[in-house]
Amino acid sequence: MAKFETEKLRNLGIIGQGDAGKTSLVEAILFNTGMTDRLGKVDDGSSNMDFEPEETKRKITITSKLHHCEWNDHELHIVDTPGYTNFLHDTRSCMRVLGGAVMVISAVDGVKAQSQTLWRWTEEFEIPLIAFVNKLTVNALIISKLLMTWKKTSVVDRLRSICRSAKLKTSRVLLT
Ligand SMILES: Nc1nc2c(ncn2[C@@H]2O[C@H](COP(=O)(O)OP(=O)(O)O)[C@@H](O)[C@H]2O)c(=O)[nH]1
Ligand SMILES: [Mg+2]
Repeated sequence: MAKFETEKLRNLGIIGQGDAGKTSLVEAILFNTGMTDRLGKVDDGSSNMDFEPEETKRKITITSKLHHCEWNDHELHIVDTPGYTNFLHDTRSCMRVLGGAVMVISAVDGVKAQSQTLWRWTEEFEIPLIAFVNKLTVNALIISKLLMTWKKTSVVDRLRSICRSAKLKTSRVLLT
C-alpha cells in the first residue's frame, strides 16, 4: 500500500442504528476498492469486520473495528461501529477521531432512537455527516415515508436532497 501524506488521510466513521447495513456497506467499500477479493457477508460469518466469535455467532457488531482502503489518491481509515443501544458507548468513544461520518439509514426500519442519538453526538463532536439510505431493494418502505420519519426528527431539510441521490448510489452498491 502506498504511503500518503497526513493531509491525504481521512478517518471515516460508518454509523447508524443496528441492522441498518453498516457492516455490509463497509464490506462493499472494501471489495469495490480492491482491499478484499471477495465480498464479506455478515449473514454467513464471512465478514472481515464482524470477526469476533460472539459477533459471528450473533451476526451483529459489538465493538468498533478499523480497516483501510485507497480512494481518489487518499487513504481512508474506515471505522465500522456498533448501532445497538448496549454497545453505543463504543461508537461515541470513536467520534473524537472521526473527520467525517456516513449515517446508514435502513429504508425498511426508518429512523429509530439510536440514530437520533448518534445524530446528536455528531453535532456535539462537530463531525460532517452524510446520509446513506440502504435496503431500498426491499421495497418495504418508500423513500417519501422514510423522509416523513425524518421530518419528525426535524432534520429532513438537510437530508432530503442527500436521500434522493443516495437512492441511486445505494442501488449501484447493491448490484455489485
Ligand atoms: N436487502 C438488503 N439487506 C441488507 C442490505 N445491507 C445489509 N443487509 C442485511 O441487513 C442485515 C444487517 O446488516 P449489517 O451490515 O450487519 O448491519 P449493521 O448492524 O448496521 O452493521 C444483514 O442480514 C444484511 O445481510 C441491503 O442493502 N439490502
Ligand atoms: Mg455492524
